[in-house]
Amino acid sequence: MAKYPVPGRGLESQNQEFLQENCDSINLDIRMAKATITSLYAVTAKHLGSGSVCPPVTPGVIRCYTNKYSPFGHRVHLVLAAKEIKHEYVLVNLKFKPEWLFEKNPRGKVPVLEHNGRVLYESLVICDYLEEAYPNPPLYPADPWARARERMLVHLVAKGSYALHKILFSKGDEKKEAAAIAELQNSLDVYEKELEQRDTTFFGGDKPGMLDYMLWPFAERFEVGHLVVGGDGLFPADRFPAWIKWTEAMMKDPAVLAAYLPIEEHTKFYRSFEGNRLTMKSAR
Ligand SMILES: N[C@@H](CCC(=O)N[C@@H](CS)C(=O)NCC(=O)O)C(=O)O
Repeated sequence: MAKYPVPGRGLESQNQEFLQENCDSINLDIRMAKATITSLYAVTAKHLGSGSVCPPVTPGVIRCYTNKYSPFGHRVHLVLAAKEIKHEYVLVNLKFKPEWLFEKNPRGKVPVLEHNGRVLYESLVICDYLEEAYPNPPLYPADPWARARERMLVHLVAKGSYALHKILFSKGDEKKEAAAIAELQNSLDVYEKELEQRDTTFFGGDKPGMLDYMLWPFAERFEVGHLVVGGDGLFPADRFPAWIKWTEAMMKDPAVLAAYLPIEEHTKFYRSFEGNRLTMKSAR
């Protein structure tokens, strides 16, 4: 795959080219994507690491410190895109972290949101702030109980995420892989049931809402697990019909397209871990 982005070239047009070149096999509506693409790498095209200087803030513009491969940063990207909020990114190297990251988040993690000289960390907290500061379109139901339930359901995805890593790092140990597959599937049962009961295209109704966007970064990455396991071994159609339909519908959402990272990129990231023998039983 060609290096992306190419320094010195317009980032927005590169994002569009990247989507066109890499995502046509998944039936994307590129025209929809073009309408809302926000610059993925508006400030730094490379991940800033130890010894770097934090780029000066653009006054009045929301800034998100993130990492290209961060699912939690991806959440923020989705909400910024869904609400069409003007923003910029600073990409952060998480292996050799810049010293200034700890001034913004004492835990040294991303995402961090900077707005008018103030900082917030924790993806759901950031996204809830964006929801309150930019209420349109609303991403939560109006009813307080229903809102709380959405947040409760957001937290359950962590189990699936751990299970995905176990699948990817089981290094050919079939017993370990089978246990991890069961773990991931069990963690998704709750969402399958929710979708079935709601009987709507998205958790948020006829449009994605906060729960949809908080889950999506993990769903996008589950696709790597799906290819590693092969066939429909990870998502059997008779057990996850609603989840499968949901992922297909999400892939047409403009915010999802704007923040989309092709599976090759996710795979490259997982393969970068030492000792990981990641082989795909299925091709795309
Ligand atoms: N609960 C946090 C999790 C953030 C998180 O774990 N971020 C990862 C990247 S996906 C990170 O910064 N890892 C670096 C580290 O743990 O040192 C959130 O929702 O924002």
